[in-house]
Amino acid sequence: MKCRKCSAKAVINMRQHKLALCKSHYLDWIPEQTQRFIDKYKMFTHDDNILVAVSGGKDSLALWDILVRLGYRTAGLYIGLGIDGGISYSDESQRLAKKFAQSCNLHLISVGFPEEYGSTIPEIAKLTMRGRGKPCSVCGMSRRHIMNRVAREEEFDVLVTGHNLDDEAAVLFGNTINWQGGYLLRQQPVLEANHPGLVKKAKPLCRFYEREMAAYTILRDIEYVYDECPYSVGAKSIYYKELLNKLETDRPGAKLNFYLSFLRAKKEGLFSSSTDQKPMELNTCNNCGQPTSVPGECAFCRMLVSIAD
Ligand code: Q46
Ligand code: ZN
Ligand code: ZN
Repeated sequence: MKCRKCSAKAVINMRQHKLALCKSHYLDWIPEQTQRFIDKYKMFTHDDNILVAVSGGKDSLALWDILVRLGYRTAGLYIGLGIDGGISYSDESQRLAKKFAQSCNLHLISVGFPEEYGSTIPEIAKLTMRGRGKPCSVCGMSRRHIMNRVAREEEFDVLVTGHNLDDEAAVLFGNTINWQGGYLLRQQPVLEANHPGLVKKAKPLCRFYEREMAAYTILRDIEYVYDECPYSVGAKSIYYKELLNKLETDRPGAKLNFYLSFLRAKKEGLFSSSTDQKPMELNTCNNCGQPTSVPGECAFCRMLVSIAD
């Protein structure tokens, strides 16, 4: 297969776009498209300070690399969760995030859960759930809290994450089959800072397939943590991704169409006449000043109190 732009050997064929590209044109195409999405969804400008949440995985490192190539002012945020895998999953993730930052001379802020809060995420989860279930809900809530806290404290204008189309389509699928109206309302490429203490959030890679990000990272020679978090085994999101991949195999572009049609339907007022699907009212946590859905203290502060008891 040949590159559509120069007839050199293509390294990737994107069936949904009917577009095959060589290495050089692909590595130009990805940042061009990212810039288009940043502008289209009004994510941020070159005047903004951008905090990139980096996990050491391919998507977040690719995102950081792309934003640097596009000339944005960025710093990275790595959150150490204290999760063990074959070799320690967290140690390896941190090593690769640090390696990338050093090789590009970028500033990486590291927050270690065990160092800052005295326990790893699995330990905290055990205490709060009395040993039942996976630590994922504690992990997700804690990461969101810390990302917002650091972005506020360090006065960043926007926090960006490396969610790709496969992630977004899987979340959308899960929320749709359960008709989770509140979550569907909030799922979008940009979340504005619509409450004091809340930082604007954006997902610049939300229209790229996971395989496109993997190809970009490999072609850019970026070393990333290949293993998934050990707790992701059996996750519903992975099952949804597999289902959507089957659909995509038969109907190239189905995943992208699913996500983009959802965004379009929302823009055209899918939820606007619904009286019981108003965006969630937020309160301010009495302890940390971060937004919380319930009055009083936020879930993160309540969790810290419960494990200290
Ligand atoms: S939530 Fe769960 Fe992930 Fe946290 S514990 Fe691992 S799998 S990292 S996206
Ligand atoms: Zn080419
Ligand atoms: Zn709080």
